[in-house]
Amino acid sequence: MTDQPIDALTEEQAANEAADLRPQLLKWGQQYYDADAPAVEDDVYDRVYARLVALETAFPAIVTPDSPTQRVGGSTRGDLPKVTHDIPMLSLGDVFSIDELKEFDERLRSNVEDDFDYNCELKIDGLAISLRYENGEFVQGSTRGNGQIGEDITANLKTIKSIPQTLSRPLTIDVRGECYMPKAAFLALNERREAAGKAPFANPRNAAAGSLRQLDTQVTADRQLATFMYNIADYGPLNTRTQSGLLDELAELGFTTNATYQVAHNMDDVAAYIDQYQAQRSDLPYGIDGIVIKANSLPLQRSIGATVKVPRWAIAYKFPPEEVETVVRDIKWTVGRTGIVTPTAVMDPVALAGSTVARASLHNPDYLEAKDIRLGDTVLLHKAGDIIPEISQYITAKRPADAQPYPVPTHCPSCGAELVHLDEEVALRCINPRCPAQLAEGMNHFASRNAMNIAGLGPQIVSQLFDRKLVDDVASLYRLTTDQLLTLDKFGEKSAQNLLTAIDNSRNNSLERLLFGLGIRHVGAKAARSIAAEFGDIDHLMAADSEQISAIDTVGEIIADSVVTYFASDQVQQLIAELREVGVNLTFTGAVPASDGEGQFAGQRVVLTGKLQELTRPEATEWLEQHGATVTGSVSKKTDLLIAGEAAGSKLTKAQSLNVPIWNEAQLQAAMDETK
Ligand code: 3B9
Repeated sequence: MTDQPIDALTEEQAANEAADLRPQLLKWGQQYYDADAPAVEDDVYDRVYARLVALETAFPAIVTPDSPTQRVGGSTRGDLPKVTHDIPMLSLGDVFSIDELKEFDERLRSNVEDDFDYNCELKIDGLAISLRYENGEFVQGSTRGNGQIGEDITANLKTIKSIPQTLSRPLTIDVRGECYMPKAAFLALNERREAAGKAPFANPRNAAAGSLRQLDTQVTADRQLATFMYNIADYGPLNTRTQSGLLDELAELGFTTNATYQVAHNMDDVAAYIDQYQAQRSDLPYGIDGIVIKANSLPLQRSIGATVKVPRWAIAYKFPPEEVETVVRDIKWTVGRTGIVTPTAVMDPVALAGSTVARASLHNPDYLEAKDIRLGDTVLLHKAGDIIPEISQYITAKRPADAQPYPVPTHCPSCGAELVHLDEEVALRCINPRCPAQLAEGMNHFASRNAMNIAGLGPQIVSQLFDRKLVDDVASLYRLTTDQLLTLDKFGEKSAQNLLTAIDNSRNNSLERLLFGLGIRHVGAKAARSIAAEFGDIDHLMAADSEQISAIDTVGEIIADSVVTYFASDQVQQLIAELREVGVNLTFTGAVPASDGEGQFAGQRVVLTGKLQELTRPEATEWLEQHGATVTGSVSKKTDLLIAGEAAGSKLTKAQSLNVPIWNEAQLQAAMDETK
C-alpha cells in the first residue's frame, strides 16, 4: 500500500493500486473467516481496507463487482449448520482520527433536519453474535458470518453464563452483541496451551472465535467467555425509543450490557468520551479497539437507514496504536545479504496491538546510541505504521543503576572480520565477501522466485547447508549430491531428489534471472532483464563499460557503475567461471522486451480483467509489455484491447459499451504461441 495522497493520483494509478489491494484483502479476509488465524493484525487489514475505500470513493469508475468493499463479510466455515439472519447483521464503518469523525458528524447533520444526540459505546474486541428468543426463551444463537448467513452456535452459547436462558418478559426478539474472552482468561488459556505444547492464540478475539466454533461444548464452557449485548434487530417490542434506553432495557431483560455508555450532545462530548476510555484502555478487563457512536434515537436510525454493509447512523473510531512496557534482555547483531550488521533488541514477550512481540530492530549503531537503550532497560514499545514493533524510549526511572551503554561490535558476529562504516554510512558493515552470514542471505536471494526460482531452497535449508559446510557460494549449489542432502534435517530420498531437480532445472534459466540473483547492488529484476536482453550473454556484459550499459533506456548511471564495479572484482570473475563450469546458462534466452515502436502490441494500451486459468497476471503483463503493450488498470476510450478472463465484471461491460476490442485467454495464448 502506498501512502500517496489520493488527490495526487491519476485514475489509472488508483485503479492499479486498487487492483493490488483487492486480492490481498480477499486473502486476508478468507484466512480470517476460515481459520480464525489472520495473517495480519486487524488494524493492518483495517487500514488497507480504508485505503481501498478511499481510492474507490475518489474514482468510482474503478470499483469492481468483486471488490471486498462490495461484499458483506467473508465466507463461513463449512462444518457448522447455517443460520439465515432475517434482519442482516451489519458491521461498522470506521475512522482513525477525530477529524474524520467530525466529517462523519457533519455529513450526517447536513442530512438530518433536527438536532440529535449520539450514544457513545466501547467497541469490544470480540465476535459479533445474534441471540434469538421466542416468548422469552433462548432458542438459537449464531455468529455474524457474512452478515446474511451465520453459523449455528446455540449449544456453545448455552455454556456462557452471561447469556440468559429466560428473559424477564416473554418477548420474541433477536438481540445482537459481542462475545469476547476477558484478558485474564486469555492469558491463562495461552499459558495452559503453551505448557501443553499447543500454539497460543494470537489474541483474545481469535481465542473467542476458536472457542465458539468448538464442536465439543465442554471446551467452550471451560473458556470463560463473556458477552455484552447492544442491539435489537427490530426495536418494536421494546418500551424505549433510544439506543441508551435500549441498553438499559436489555439489562432489565437479563442481558449483560456494557455500562460505560454515555449520551453525547456534540463532538466535544464524543472527544471527551474517547479521551477517557483511551486512557483507561489497558486497565479494562476486556480488550477494546475503539469506540462506537450511534445516533441515539431509534426512529432516527431507522429513517437514516443503512447501506448493504453498514448503518449510516453509526461509526467506529479506532484507537491509535497501543504502547506497552517491556524489558530489554539482549541486543543481537545480525548480518544481512549486503553485509549490513543490524542490532535487534530482544525483550520479554508482550501482547501488543493484537500480537505477541519480543523483538524490535534498532536499525544501526547511531540509532542505538541516540535511543541509548541498555540491557535491563524498561522500554515503551509500539507498532510503527501499526505493523513494525518499535521502541519509543526507555523509562528513566526504571533504569537499573548499573546499566551500561551497549558496546557496538568491532568484528562481524558471523565471520569475525573487522566491521567498517563505508563512506559516511550510518550502517555498520562486514565487507568480507566470504562471510557465511552474508553468503547465506545472498543464497536465499539467489534462490528466490524472481531470481533463480529454486523451489524448496528456503532459509532453513540454506543455513543448514552453510553450517555443514556443504556449500560456500552459489556455484557450489550445483555440485550438491543426493548423499549430501540426505544429511539435512528431515530430508529423505524424495525431498533430496526434489531439491536436486529444482537446482538442476535452474541451470537453464535465462541470464536475467542469474543477473538479478547475484544481488548486484541497485540491480533489480527489471534492470536485470533489460541488461541481459541488450548484451545477450555474460561475456559481452563483462566486457562493457559503464557508458555502454547506461545507454540502455531504462538503466541509469548508478546501476551501470554498480554493474561495472561488480564484475571488475576478481572474486566475482572467479564465481562466474565456476558457474560456467557447473553448467549454469550465461546467455539470454528470454523474450526480447520491445522498445518503443516495436512488437506486436507496440503503442497499445491493454487491460487485463477477470481470472486467467493458464497464466498468472504478472506473466501475462510481462509478456504483453515485452511485446510493446502498456498494461493499464482501467478501461477508457483510450484502451486498445481488453483481455477478459473468467468472471470478468465491470471492465468487460465498460469495454463492450466503448466498443473496445475484447479477447479471451485463448486468443491471448494463440498470440503468444504465434510469436514463439
Ligand atoms: C440491522 C458496539 C460493536 C456495535 C451495529 C458494534 C458492531 C456493530 C453495531 C449493530 N460495538 N456497537 N454496533 N458497541 N462492535 C450498529 C452495526 N446494528 C446492526 O447490526 C443493525 C442491523 C439494522 C440496524 C442495525 O436494521 C436494518 C434492517 C433491515 C435491513 C438493513 C438494516
